[in-house]
Amino acid sequence: MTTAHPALSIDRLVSELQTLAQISEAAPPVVTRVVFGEADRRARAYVKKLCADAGLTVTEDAIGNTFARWQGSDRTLAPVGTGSHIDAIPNAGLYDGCAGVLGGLEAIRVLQQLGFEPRRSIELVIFTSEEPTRFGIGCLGSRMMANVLTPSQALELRDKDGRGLEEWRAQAGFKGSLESVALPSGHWHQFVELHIEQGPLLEQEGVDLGLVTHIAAPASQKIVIEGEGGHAGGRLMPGRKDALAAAAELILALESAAKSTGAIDTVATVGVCEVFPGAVNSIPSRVTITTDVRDIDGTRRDGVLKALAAACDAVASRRGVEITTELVNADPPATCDAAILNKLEESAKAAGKSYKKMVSRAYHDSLFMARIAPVAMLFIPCRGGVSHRPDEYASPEWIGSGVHVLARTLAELAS
Ligand code: HGY
Ligand code: MN
Ligand code: MN
Repeated sequence: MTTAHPALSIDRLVSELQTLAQISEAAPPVVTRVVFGEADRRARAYVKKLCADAGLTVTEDAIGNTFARWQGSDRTLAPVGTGSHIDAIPNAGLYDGCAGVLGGLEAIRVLQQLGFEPRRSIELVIFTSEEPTRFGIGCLGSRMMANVLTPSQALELRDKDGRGLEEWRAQAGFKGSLESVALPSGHWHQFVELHIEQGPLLEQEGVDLGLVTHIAAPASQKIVIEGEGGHAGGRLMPGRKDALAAAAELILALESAAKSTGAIDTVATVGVCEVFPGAVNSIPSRVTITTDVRDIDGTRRDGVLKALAAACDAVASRRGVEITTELVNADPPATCDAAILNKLEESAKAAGKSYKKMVSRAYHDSLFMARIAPVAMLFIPCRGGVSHRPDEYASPEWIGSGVHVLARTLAELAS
């Protein structure tokens, strides 16, 4: 039994993480759990049962954001929130998001075992669709909770087969008006999210915990390049309008724009590239790419978007292709709350854990909770900085340190 704190049962938590990981659309060790799918529904049921077993009151909103509340003595006070997501992109690992949900539950169980009685309720949240899998936009649940994505905008979302949110949420058993998802500002007194770092710094520097000061600003676009198809052999090179060759120029232009801001915090990639008709001996006539550009400085990030727009114009005229861009999202970065960071720092010191202040290059639901409440994030190391892969790994010691400090901090905030 490895315990970071006598009341903390890390072995139970690790086993719960491993059980949750088995609930996947893919064979272990691969975790794939796309929102509203059958595996997502079973995973939600599993975690909700663990919350109910811990005596928490579990409710869900109209799109499946799930709230497990430990009722505080003063019902007039806004709760303290913690939590993350359990949906997973294809070919993912078992800690991204889940360490914050099950780790948040374990933090609550530790406090219960120690006889702590919260004055403010403590509410564990499972956010719906943090990953941009089903509808191409990340943080669907937290965006709607923060009213950053309105009900009418949400109704326009479509998956690759043209199915919309209404159909998917109804199939998953969620009902109620979409208007009821938005939370009023002040719904949370404060919000703290535990998450794996998804980068290499903490492990490299041998530091137990990361206290996140800023959460990077993500922007994504869908770009369609329309060229001219034709026979790969019969069509000579002069005058070709090869949509994939044009896309390749844009992908390299995006990479070079991100590298040339002079800041290490600017990152960009093209994660999806769909080629039509997709036959080896047919010149690509239409290509759809999606870009992902981030920076903790919104202006610098928007500079990369501008450079890409200029590249689109240049490639379109030089190659005679048509390029259309659709902005999926361009969110401002979030600054974490100093008061919560102080509590995290005090808790880390009291727990004898080393820590460092750092930025989050991944986005998280806290990016949108920051629109309606003071937030902070607590990172634990992940091996080799690997994430969004089946070999993603956080040791029981790392997880235990995170849960221990989260528990202390939640107790402070809820007192
Ligand atoms: O893409 C992200 O930053 C997050 O893991 N969804
Ligand atoms: Mn992720
Ligand atoms: Mn995540």
